[in-house]
Amino acid sequence: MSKPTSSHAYGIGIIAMIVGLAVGISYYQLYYIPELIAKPKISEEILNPVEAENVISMIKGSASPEQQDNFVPKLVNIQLGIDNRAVWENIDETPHTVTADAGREYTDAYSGKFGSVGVVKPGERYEFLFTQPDVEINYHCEPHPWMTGKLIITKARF
Ligand SMILES: [Cu+2]
Repeated sequence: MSKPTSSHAYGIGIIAMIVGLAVGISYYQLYYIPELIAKPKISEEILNPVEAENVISMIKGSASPEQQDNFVPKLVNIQLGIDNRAVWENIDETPHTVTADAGREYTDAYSGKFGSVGVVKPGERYEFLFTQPDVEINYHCEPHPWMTGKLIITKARF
């Protein structure tokens, strides 16, 4: 004796499972993954801060450990929507980097990983748009570790 009913139900069960799996995978690929990859929505005020640039200079003589000033200003308080576009300009005669301290790497949800890729040559600049509050960054120059700076990013205090 065969068992047509149960094997039929079994077949339908398998098909239903395959269809369900296919729908699940399509949803994951079409909606879930793009949602993960998509950049977060950042307000226009933060994308276009009041101040065009918040300039930090790498001043002349920074390559010397005897010189006290290198990143000027050394401590920068950044307010989102006000001065959150930080620009490091190298006005020295030596290439420098803007590098997060070891173990303190920072990634902004909108701008990505913080830090210059390679060196910032004399006359060049490195720019980073901060979009998230409550962040503290300690950074330095890779070839000249005595060059250090700190950033504190907060919401605008109106
Ligand atoms: Cu340097």
